[in-house]
Amino acid sequence: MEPSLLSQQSNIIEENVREKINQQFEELVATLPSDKGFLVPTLINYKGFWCTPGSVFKGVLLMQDQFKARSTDIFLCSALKSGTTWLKALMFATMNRSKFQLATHPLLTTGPHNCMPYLDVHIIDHDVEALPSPRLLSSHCAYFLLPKSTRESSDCKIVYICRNPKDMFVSHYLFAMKLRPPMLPPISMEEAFDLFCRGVCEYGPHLDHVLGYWKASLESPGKILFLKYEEMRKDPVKHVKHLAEFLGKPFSAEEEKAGVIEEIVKLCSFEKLTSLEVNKTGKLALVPGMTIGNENFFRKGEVGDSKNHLTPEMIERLDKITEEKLKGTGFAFGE
Ligand code: PAP
Repeated sequence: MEPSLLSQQSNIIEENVREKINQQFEELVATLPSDKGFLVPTLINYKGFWCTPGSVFKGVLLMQDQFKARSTDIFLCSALKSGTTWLKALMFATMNRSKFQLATHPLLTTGPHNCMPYLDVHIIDHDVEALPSPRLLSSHCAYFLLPKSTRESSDCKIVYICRNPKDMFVSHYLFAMKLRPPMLPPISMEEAFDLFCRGVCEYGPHLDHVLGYWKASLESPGKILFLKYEEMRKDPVKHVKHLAEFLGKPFSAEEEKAGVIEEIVKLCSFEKLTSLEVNKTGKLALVPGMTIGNENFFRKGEVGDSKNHLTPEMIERLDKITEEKLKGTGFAFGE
């Protein structure tokens, strides 16, 4: 197994709390509305958002009950398949740039997901309290499902990345098809697309997820930085510079002159990360007994690839749903 920079397994959550959450979990799973998932057979709808009814949902409950934000916390939030892996690498490299040399950088031997806890599930078996400040944490949760202390702390920061729904859907579906257990009945792209158009997908409805963070970023621009995958692909250097300023770690004039931003962008590029052995053969341990090969987090990394997978009718349908939903919000996806 590759080196993981995540904290060690721990019993920090007391047994009585675990029991309380387990009981809440069992009761809710049995009563919440459900529908089909792409990756797992069933999703449940918790307060309007779709969730896998296993570790993720248990982790979300635990996170809301137990997680205490620190003023120095930095959250990377995103819907699925919206650029999380890339942004994890960029944020980790930016925040830790004075600690590491490029030639021996941890990202050369550690997958981006193993550099930043995925709080939604890692809260179950990792000691997030033991992480030194500033903590870098990630979550796929809808804004209003983030821990209250994270939302209410005026100091802790959130960086959100979104991606246009067509590319996000295709990336999500193809990812799910690689990882969907073979004993489950197959789910066609048409069926998955229909579910997606109805808002049913892991951590969906996707448009509500995006708009939740968009609205929160308008209300608290100093707390939430809202990024678009497509815009970042066009000019990553400009965005990493802005990201560092937002995180309170601006690049100095000397660093800029020395090309440090360009170096970080290169280190985290799709081409560089996919060339590394760790991202070909390494694994991410999600929960005990469940790992995902790092290679699954990389496919093409292109903007607009959905047109190679969706029919014109599918594109028209999703464009129409998106247009309707965004009307009057002032928000538009990147192209
Ligand atoms: P996750 O939700 O499982 O963490 P996430 O990283 O958000 O996935 O999204 C994966 C997408 O980002 C993939 O897109 P694709 O299927 O359209 O190709 C993946 O290829 C892309 N991606 C991963 N790393 C990078 C990178 N360094 N630069 C640009 N895109 C990337």
